[in-house]
Amino acid sequence: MSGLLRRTAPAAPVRIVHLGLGAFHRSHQAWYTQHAGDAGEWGIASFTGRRPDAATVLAAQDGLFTVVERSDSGDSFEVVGSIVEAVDGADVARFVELLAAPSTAVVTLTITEAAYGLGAADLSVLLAGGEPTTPMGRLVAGLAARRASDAGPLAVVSCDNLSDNGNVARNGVLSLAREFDAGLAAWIEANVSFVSTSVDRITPRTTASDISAVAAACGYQDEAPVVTEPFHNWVLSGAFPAGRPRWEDAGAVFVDDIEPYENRKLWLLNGAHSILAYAGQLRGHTTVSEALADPVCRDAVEEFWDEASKHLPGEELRITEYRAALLERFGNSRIAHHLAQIALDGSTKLRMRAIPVLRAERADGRTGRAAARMIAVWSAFLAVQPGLQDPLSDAVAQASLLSGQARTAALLALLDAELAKDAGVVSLIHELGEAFAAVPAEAGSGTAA
Ligand code: CS2
Repeated sequence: MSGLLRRTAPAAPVRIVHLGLGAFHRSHQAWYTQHAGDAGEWGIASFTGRRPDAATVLAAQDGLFTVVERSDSGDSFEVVGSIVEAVDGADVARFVELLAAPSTAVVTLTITEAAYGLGAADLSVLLAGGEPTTPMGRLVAGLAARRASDAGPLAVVSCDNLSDNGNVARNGVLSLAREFDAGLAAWIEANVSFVSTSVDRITPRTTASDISAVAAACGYQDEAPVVTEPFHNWVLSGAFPAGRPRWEDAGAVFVDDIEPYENRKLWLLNGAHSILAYAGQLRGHTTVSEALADPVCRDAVEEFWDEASKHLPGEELRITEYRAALLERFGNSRIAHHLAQIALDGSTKLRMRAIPVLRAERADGRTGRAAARMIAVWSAFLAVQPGLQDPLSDAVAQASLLSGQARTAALLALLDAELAKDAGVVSLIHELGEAFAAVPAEAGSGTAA
């Protein structure tokens, strides 16, 4: 084994600043930027979230890392160099400095669905002139500096799995900015474009064996490779007032109306993931591909897809092909995508993944059984793992003190207060949870060994 990853050619100048340096950012936005025709003009300065670790490891190899594309038939390896600066998120001074630079044109975000609503915690910090700790707080501080230096407009691009994520980002930024400085809020409204995107590339956390596999296959030591599926998708909608890389060269699609694409991804892919995460773990499975091989889990997914598809009109969505591709992607057993990772932050995820389908079904006079089952298996899973990470963990704990339908109603209220008042929905979810728990585990042919 010889060799370290080191940059031999000059790095591109920083024109993109990213918040949330994790595996998905590297396999997706960094990969797309590398494959843009004008990649040489677009470097990314990427900041970590809560911990500095990813930045420390990446900075030691000049920001370079290997993308391992793992399909059923084998691996392919590529060194990605678009991240030209990897920075500890706590280095707010550097973040603010880059946002104040006219050369910075785009800010991308992968801060998790839950983080968009947490900015208020930073209001007092901002007012006191301190260093914010939340992504929204840091973004507002950066935009204030940009306004002060008269560096011009820019685009903020949300890459989290939220419907209408551009607007969610806008609301998160503006609600904090309005409290902090009304003049800044007005400047943001006039100068910052919030782009909505639908992002897709299944990217589990990197493991120690991934690191050894890269060393063995490539002959250099990469402490931060990222393993991902060959599939990748990026749909974007919105303006880039200071320019952007030619991401379309790498397959990104720019549309006027993003909602149908967002719904397709959030419901069919992410919704199925959440069903598999809870139902699968309840039945003893560990990964997505194992859970999918269990007919009980697979049927729950297919039934949900049938329901959701009724609300995904339009030939261009190619639902039949999309579903077939998902079965193949989920079945890729060489990607060990852990259900435990997908199960986190359930209340935020299910609001996006189950509720819209449940509501749409009921509006059409049907029960929304398959969407209701997603909530039922979440609730059943919380009964066995009450301490599961969730932004509403206190309220989940409160609900767990109750039992029977009262508990179901309290949990449903965390997703949708109005639906929780509907006794019919509550009892449907409750019964589906009990029915699911009653299916013997041996019925699953793919049960984990
Ligand atoms: C998953 C997503 O963890 C989760 O909630 O559903 O991370 C999913 O793997 C990605 O959205 C795929 O693009």
